[in-house]
Amino acid sequence: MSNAAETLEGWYCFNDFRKINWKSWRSLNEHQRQEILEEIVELWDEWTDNQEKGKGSHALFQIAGHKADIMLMFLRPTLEELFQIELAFNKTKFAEYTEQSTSYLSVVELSNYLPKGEDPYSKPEIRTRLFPKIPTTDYICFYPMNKLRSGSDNWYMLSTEDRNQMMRSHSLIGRKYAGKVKQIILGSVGFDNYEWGVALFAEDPIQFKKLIYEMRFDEVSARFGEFGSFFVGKYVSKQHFNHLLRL
Ligand code: 76R
Repeated sequence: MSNAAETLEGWYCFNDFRKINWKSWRSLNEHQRQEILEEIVELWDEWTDNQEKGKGSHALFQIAGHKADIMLMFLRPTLEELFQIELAFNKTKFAEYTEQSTSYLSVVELSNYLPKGEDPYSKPEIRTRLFPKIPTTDYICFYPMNKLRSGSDNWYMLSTEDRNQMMRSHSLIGRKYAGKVKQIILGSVGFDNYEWGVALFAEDPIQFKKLIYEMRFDEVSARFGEFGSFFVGKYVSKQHFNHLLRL
């Protein structure tokens, strides 16, 4: 038996993917559309209020392709708050013009492949990673992933030393992208269909490809990485949201 990796947990995370029903949205008149958007802006103001108090974070992204039109991303201290957010959104008039094409539930996670020390939760640099503000950089790349459990390639049967060594190599590649790519690692064992959600943020989307490609050659991704669907999106501010839905 190998020892379980120790993990630190931060805020809960909900990624809500929606398709917009453009046909029915178009069937409304300008005044009706405006009224519907005002209701969303009110909700958005509540989210902003919450974020300013340091009690969570949120962001909306325009998603490319058939998988979704938008993705809402929320971080909150409790799962209960995430349930309430989803419910409140579903009760808006705007929700009638959307369909939830997929979703992802997780919790911000740091795994302890890091040097041991005093209580990690008390360190400011750890706290900003467990309770992050979602970056407002232009682009996001979100995808879920597993670590393989198959025959001789079973991550969970490896010794702690082997896992430590591979994760060290992983983080060395990651650090080369410091300043270009920010990441939030989301643990989703027991919460969703994959073991992690990876959220990468960058001003230049080509950095996603470069980073992920480089990691594919690294042992931990090459041998053990198993990936779900990739979602690439563009950050949309509250002001820009109206623009996105204007006809
Ligand atoms: O050095 C540190 O402070 C943290 C080290 C680190 C850990 C523990 C780290 C660094 N990661 C860690 C854990 Mn990561 N990461 C991914 C992907 O596409 C792929 O091949 C994999 C998806 C990317 C792109 C990425 C980027 N990382 C993890 C875990 C949990 C593993 C576990 O617990 O078993 C996963 C699933 C995962 C996946 N990683 C970094 C990056 C980057 C850019 C860094 C450097 C971050 C920094 O220095 O700020």
